[in-house]
Amino acid sequence: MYWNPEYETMSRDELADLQLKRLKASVERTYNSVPFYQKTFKEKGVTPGDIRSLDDLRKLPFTIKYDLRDNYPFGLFAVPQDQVVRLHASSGTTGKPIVVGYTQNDINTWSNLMARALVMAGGTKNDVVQVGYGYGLFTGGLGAHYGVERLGATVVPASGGNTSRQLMLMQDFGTTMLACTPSYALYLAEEGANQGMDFSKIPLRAGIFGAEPWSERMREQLEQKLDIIALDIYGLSEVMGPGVAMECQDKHGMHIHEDHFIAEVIDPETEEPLPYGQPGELVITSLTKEAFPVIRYRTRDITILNPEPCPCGRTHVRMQRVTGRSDDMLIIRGVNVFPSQIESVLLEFGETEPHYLLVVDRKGNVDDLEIWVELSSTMFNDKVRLLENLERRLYSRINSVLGINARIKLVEPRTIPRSEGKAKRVVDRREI
Ligand code: DLL
Repeated sequence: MYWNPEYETMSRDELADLQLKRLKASVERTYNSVPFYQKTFKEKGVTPGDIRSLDDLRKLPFTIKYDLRDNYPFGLFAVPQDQVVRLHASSGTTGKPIVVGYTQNDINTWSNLMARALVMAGGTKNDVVQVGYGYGLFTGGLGAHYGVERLGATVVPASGGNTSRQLMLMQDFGTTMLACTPSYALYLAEEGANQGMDFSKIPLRAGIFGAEPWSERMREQLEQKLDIIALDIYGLSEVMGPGVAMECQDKHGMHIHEDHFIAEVIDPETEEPLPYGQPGELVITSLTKEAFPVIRYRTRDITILNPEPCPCGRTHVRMQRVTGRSDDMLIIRGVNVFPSQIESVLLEFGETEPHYLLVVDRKGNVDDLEIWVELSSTMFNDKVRLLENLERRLYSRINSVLGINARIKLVEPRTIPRSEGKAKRVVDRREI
């Protein structure tokens, strides 16, 4: 029932000793090999030698997404390229993605942590795990894939999409565990039901759902419609990918793998660390990563840490469901989208004004994005044919830059409300 019992159930004191030892080594190595960290440490007037206790972590500077963007693509790597065996990438705040790298040891650690996550959900060698997260630069597919192989279970690398085929594989291969986004799982459940599938008659028994926010209400629906136990998994590319934290079958928050990561929660405004139990922004420091270590990385995800002992016997702190973000990132059909990315596309087109509104909804369990774009007054008088053409061009540009399908709605000049303070760019009508 544990994958790494010695680490998953170690006493808090032993864990603190291990964390301090690993923290010192990681900070030292990161500082010595990445000029960016030498610069930020100097600005804060600290050196690796200042880390004498775990509390000293708070002396170190934060790292943010902009730092990753500014050092695009490989500037924050801590090993020479000949030791990097894999790259992944995810959306940045502008047109360029953020890039992360892994050594062979990093891939081994990640595979182990994903195997640990599968075991938390009751996984064994006998399972058939269908991975419905996208394969590619996104960390979801390959991250889960390697974990299933490490566990010794059978992986079905279905990747995302192609719903009828997913349902067919699930029935024919006897899938016992499903790993995909919770919204896609709900879509699969409803499509299956439409096709007359009875999920209580197939071996499927557990779901490992993450990469986007979801709710207890969605858990109830998924468990009932798919006849499974549905568990939450958290992670982000910058820190590794899926499997930074995983919910156990007690279903009260996700254990953060504290033998590999230190978690803090801070007030996003004052940047002060908050005590356990208070909501704030999750900040993560990696302890064992080689190619792409992170020091006090601000995830922007809002959560609460709970150190109470867990009935499952694991001693690692639990994070509650992510309830929101302290920036404006949206997750649309599993793709991270920043309004600023859409804004820069609109600015490439002279025919529109930089006034826009993103209207997000969930239709039949699938996210729907409509972009309202204000026409310039000269364009407004143009022929329908020209406007349709503009709509098409905007659609394909947004599709190629962001990798999402969005409906474009051109609106008359001066119809999008102007604001006197912060512009309101997003209307999110999703109820999850
Ligand atoms: O979404 C990694 C992942 C893949 C996690 C598969 C779980 C399963 P990114 O694309 O870099 O990486 O997006 C990371 O997604 O900062 C959160 O805002 C959000 N997110 C991830 N997991 C959850 C979750 C992957 N369980 C960003 N609940 C994070 C809520 C989540 N939000």
